[in-house]
Amino acid sequence: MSTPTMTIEGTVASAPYPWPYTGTIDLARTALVLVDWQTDFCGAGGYVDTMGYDLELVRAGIPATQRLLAAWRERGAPVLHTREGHNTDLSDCPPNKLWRAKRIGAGIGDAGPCGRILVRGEPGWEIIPELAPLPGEMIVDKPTKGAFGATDIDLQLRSRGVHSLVMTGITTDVCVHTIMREANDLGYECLVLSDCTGATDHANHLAALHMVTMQGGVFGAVASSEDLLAALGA
Ligand code: C5J
Repeated sequence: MSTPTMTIEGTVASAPYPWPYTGTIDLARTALVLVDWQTDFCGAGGYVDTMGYDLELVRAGIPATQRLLAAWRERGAPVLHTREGHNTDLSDCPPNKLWRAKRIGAGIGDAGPCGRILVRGEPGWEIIPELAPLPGEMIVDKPTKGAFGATDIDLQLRSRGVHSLVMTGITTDVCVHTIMREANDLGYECLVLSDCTGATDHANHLAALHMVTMQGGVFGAVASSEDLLAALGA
């Protein structure tokens, strides 16, 4: 079996520009980011389900993300998982976030079919088995939609020399977008994958992807996982 190439002189067929801007994909320095693939966001009885949204929309990206994750792991390229959740005493949950969630019947910290909603350590907070982290992969716990504000993620990525991020996860318009915007502002070269993401509203998913393509790639670029795998020769 041949060893997969880690440095590819070439780009992904992406919009609005061929990604990455350098013309070279350096997999050792490109992290695959798996945003909040938790039961609370895509499993029966979790937070999103309790709010009454369509789980099919948020689960749509699971198979493509599994394929991509396997390719990343095969190459030993960096993988980063994020989890949204709060301390058991909710001391890291702002009162307005608590109030809003309770108002639509999915109170953070309230008991549900998957344990206390969005609380660390509860079954609903766990990453789904299909995309569960392996030992050695980065995991960042965040009480926020973004991931750079209240965590050491930037330090973890820069310590490994990571300069580019491939974004998968849920939800496209909330946590994926917030993290991509933060990372872009910090100088990371970001690619979001249309078939490895999903939102609670399909129009919002499409709009979130479209936003990325404005202004010449205001937050980075958009591609499908097939186009990325083709660029990797996978
Ligand atoms: C939300 C997330 N939608 N992971 N969180 O509240 O996007």
